[in-house]
Amino acid sequence: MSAPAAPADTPHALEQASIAAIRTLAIDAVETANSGHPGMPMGCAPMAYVLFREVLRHDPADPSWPGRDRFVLSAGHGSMLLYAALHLTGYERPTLEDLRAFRQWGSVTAGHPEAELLAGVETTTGPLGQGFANGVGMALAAERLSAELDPDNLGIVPQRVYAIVSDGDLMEGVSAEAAALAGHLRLGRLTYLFDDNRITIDGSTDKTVSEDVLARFDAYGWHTERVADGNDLAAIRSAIAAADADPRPSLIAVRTTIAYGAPTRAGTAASHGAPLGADEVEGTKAAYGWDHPPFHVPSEVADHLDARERGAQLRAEWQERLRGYREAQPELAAEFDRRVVRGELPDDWTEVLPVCGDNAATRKHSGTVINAVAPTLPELFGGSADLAASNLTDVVGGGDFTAEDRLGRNLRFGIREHAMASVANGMALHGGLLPYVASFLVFTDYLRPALRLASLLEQRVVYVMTHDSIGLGEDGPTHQPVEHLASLRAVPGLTVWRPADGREVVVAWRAAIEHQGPSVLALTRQGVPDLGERDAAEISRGGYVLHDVPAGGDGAATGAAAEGALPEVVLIGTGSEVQLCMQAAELLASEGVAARVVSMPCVELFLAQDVAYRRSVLPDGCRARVAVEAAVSFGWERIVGDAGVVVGMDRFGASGPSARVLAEFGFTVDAVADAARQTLGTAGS
Ligand SMILES: Cc1ncc(C[n+]2csc(CCOP(=O)(O)OP(=O)(O)O)c2C)c(N)n1
Ligand SMILES: [Mg+2]
Repeated sequence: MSAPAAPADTPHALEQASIAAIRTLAIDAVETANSGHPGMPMGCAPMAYVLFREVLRHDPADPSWPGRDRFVLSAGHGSMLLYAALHLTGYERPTLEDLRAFRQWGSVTAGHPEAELLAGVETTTGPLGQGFANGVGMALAAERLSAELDPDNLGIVPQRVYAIVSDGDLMEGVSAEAAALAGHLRLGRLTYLFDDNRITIDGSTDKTVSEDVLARFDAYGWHTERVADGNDLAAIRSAIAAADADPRPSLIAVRTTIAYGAPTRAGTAASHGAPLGADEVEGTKAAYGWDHPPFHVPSEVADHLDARERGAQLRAEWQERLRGYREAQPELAAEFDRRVVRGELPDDWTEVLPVCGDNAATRKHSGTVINAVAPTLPELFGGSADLAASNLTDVVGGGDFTAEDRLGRNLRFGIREHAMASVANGMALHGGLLPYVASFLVFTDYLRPALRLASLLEQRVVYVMTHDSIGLGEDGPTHQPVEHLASLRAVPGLTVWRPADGREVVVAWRAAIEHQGPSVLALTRQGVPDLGERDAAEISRGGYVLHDVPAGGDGAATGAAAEGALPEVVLIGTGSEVQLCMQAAELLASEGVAARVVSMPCVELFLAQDVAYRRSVLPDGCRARVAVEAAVSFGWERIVGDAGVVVGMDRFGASGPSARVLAEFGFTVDAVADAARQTLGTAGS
């Protein structure tokens, strides 16, 4: 590996001017926007200088080459630090114009860094703690891919993940979960710099923090270092070198001053999230010895920070290693190209999908799918938050991924749902892996911030969430999700599946694997019957006719059926309630009522179909509609319309055997048939 560029030949004044350039670009952009966070970039500029100029293996000319190190700005409010670093080291964007447009509509320099907007931003940050855990996921991915695809350690996958994390990042629980996991798994590729400025929005951290943060990280199994003065470049360099050499993950607490150099605001919370103002800016620039106009970058500074030559060399070295690797390991290299470079699934992978035609819990079918596809999709990598035996997520016989065995197939996240999901985002962002995570559906609440970011980032993460309703029974209302399906369906870009039987589980898994975004699979604990053979393409439309009024057959007595099989009433179910709809349709048929049954495993996908298809499933001419789902009714009014009825439960559940609980809350064939009769009355009137 190449050593950091020797700094000895750099005049002190040039170093200081370069750091001042980072600081003043942040100041000027925030002043121009009249909005933003100047304090953090001003305090952290020396760290950014060392990282981006000397340490990070990155190439501004090719921000996404797979062998690059990853940098995460976990304290996303300090976005101008990252934008200034990317600009000054020679990335095509952000340009100076982009920096002038900081925080403006349509700009790539958004308020917080957004990975989808700007190359060089490895993950979207802002919700504190997420970036910390994302970086752990990136290091985990690098570790796994290295073991899988580069067993001779030729340096094909990224060597390290660097991050700048703040007081807020380290106070958030998700970072503690992720740190504990990283320490336990000995993810030694992590070098995190802690902006130890002892200031948050409400003032000094004396008000809120009493623990010795580094002692806490020591206890997690991290290597820790202290840098007493955040302006001491030599100390920063040697702490990073020690961290990089240590086999454990590393945290370096760098004692900084927020808004360093500002005459009255340095060291105060006032500089966290507001422009400094003209007078303070003038005083600050004087303190830096900076007498340039706003957004000016002296040419010697631009030359000094330009990382393109160094980057090109690093990338050329990597490409050289890659050439050797391709010769030495052609099969692994083909896999590397498919998974990491092209990010594609293998051709014909769907051929290994099983047929799940038996009566069983949908969680069980999910386990069958995972195990059927696992050998063909080695990128499918994940596990559960200590519920593998309930979620049925283990790749049987695959072994565990541990500090000692990087080839183990199953990841044990521990009871750390939030970190699990955030780590999965990091793995997905890294590339080369298709992460899946698991817990009880009710505990999506414990991972929601990361799930939301997966959706914002359009990252492919599969959430295997079992025990999906009151049908789980005895564990009671703390474990019985009721509002979760509705609230998950409200997340933009998230696909929520609630399959009714094994055949729908197979389609849901396939869709989740192919979808460039997150998917939730809500699965039953209790057994459900197989609903019979049908077309997978129909299921994949999210809602389809499962059982229809026989044209000119039994339903002819109703008259409606005779006119082209238009049903009198449509019963719409999801998951374990589809069987109730089927039985209710039979009951209604015996009364001469022609009922259609629609299975709707994925409401969002159904609503995304064209209007002609949607009408073919839910005919305009039939306003009598019943939706049945053992969950809150919220949202189903979109489907059933004003004449429809929702068989749901707008309250918490209760403990008891599954069948009794379902019956007590009205999830019975009779209740569904009653609802149908009711809506027939309303719709007909
Ligand atoms: C999860 C979350 N909660 C709250 C916030 C709002 N917020 C932004 S920065 C911050 C704390 C600032 O302190 P620190 O992280 O030390 O950053 P510094 O002020 O030192 O730059 C808070 C509460 C957030 N971004 N994310
Ligand atoms: Mg702080």
